[in-house]
Amino acid sequence: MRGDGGGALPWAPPIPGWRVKVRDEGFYRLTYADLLAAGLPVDSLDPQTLQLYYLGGEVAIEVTGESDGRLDPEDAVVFFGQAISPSTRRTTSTG
Ligand SMILES: [Ca+2]
Repeated sequence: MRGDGGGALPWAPPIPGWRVKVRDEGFYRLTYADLLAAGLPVDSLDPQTLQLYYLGGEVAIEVTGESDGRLDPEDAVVFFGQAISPSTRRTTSTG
């Protein structure tokens, strides 16, 4: 892949891939139950292969309990979520 930095090509998420909706900036924790509900193959998934992308760039994630290569009910994915368009946030005023 060329690193021209132009971003001319539309970025396509990896397959299989799942979308994580983030409304506000902050730390998020996806539990085993969350991933299961989202349709991820939690029983066959190697948590060490999980990757998270934001606008085409990889985001650092921490998967607790990933060292055994299995996603267990007590494991979770922790990441820092960024709001989609921080620049469009508004401060409401009741003045
Ligand atoms: Ca585990």
